[in-house]
Amino acid sequence: MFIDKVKIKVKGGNGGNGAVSFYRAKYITNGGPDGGDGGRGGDIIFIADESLTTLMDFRYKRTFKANNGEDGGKRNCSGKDAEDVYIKVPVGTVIKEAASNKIMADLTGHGEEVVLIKGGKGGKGNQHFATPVRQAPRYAERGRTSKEYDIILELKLIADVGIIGFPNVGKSTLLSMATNANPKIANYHFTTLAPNLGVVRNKWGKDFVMADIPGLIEGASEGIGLGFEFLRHVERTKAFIHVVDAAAVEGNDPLADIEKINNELKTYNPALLERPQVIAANKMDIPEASENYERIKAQYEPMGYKVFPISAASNEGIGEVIEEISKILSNYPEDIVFETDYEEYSEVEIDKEPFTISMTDDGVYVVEGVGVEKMIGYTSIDTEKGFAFFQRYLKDKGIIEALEEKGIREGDTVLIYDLLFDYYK
Ligand SMILES: Nc1nc2c(ncn2[C@@H]2O[C@H](COP(=O)(O)OP(=O)(O)OP(=O)(O)O)[C@@H](O)[C@H]2O)c(=O)[nH]1
Ligand SMILES: [Mg+2]
Repeated sequence: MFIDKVKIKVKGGNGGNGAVSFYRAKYITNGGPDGGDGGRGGDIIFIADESLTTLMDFRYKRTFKANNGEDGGKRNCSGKDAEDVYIKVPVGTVIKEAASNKIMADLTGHGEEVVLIKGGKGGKGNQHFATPVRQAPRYAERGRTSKEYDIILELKLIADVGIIGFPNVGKSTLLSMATNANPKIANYHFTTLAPNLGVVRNKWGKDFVMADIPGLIEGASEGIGLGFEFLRHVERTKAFIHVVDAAAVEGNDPLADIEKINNELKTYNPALLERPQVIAANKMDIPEASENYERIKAQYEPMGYKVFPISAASNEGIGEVIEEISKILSNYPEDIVFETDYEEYSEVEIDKEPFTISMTDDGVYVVEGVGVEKMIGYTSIDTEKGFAFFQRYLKDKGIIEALEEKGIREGDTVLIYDLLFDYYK
């Protein structure tokens, strides 16, 4: 089954917490801090793999989570880093954030990788926070939180040329003659149910990849039939071969057919119509085709389209089409890659300096932490301005919030190192 669009959930691992611990041994009573650091949380990494051709595997597994880093331990023991999670996707997969629909990444080459979510950093253990004044810090950093996203994976095939046209006009026949591909060919509509790729061994220039885009009918761009789903695969193609049944085997007017298909392209994405397009008037082995071929030429050549008479089934005229396409492609050497328009998917910054709040027997709230300690040293709390600055610091660092969580009320006393004050909002 060909699946080219899925929605999944991905979550990076959080960092492990730093530990609070003190060296303990016989005969040593006041050992120094030896709390180890937390380990790093696992990344979520996408990697393009040419052995995959569809997003089918994601039908069964829709959530990918990296593990959290281990917490730090005693005796300077660092917590283990978590392993990264690698997710394989087919070459040509575009990753979008579901909520904003912004492109997070586009993986266009085999082996290409992107770290979509970074794991959270581990927190530092209390051994890092000892200062000459505070030799026994009772605080350690918490690990940083990683991120979680709902994302959409969309496969947009990597093909240089798209073969478009109504059902049953001979698209797959052309692909089978011009390339190594071996698609099913039959005299009914929607014989081809998923895009096929083939490589053209090009004697006029570089080899290139051609895709047979099935299912295009009138109204495809509004979601009629499967065609709409497949239009995403022509978004990277640099040129089109528009196959039309010049023999009008089914009684349609070939001129109207061309216009209808081009309208679908335009409705889906107007830029598609700007791309070079050659018309292959097919089934020229049938006598009725000649007249229509002349009509197509008369109508479309003045508009700048080149029209080639071919008989895909008997392999006639195909060389001329390939030669022309080869010329066109030599002007477009670069692959079409979608620009990433999403930047903020690195880890969350909650770089809160660690602190602790404890309470003395007589109900004084004691705040300790390496940041507040420094703050006290640097700020002249005696001045009104200095005190306001200090208050803002307490608020920004989440200390006020933490005090309130502990149940502080207006008028209660707070001790921060040598600073003793009453709490008022
Ligand atoms: N007479 C004649 N018949 C052709 C030619 N090319 C294709 N056909 C026939 O047209 C029918 C449809 O061909 P396909 O290649 O399957 O057409 P398609 O455009 O891929 O069709 P879908 O996959 O249904 O969209 C088959 O019976 C082919 O044998 C041709 O040049 N001349
Ligand atoms: Mg087909």
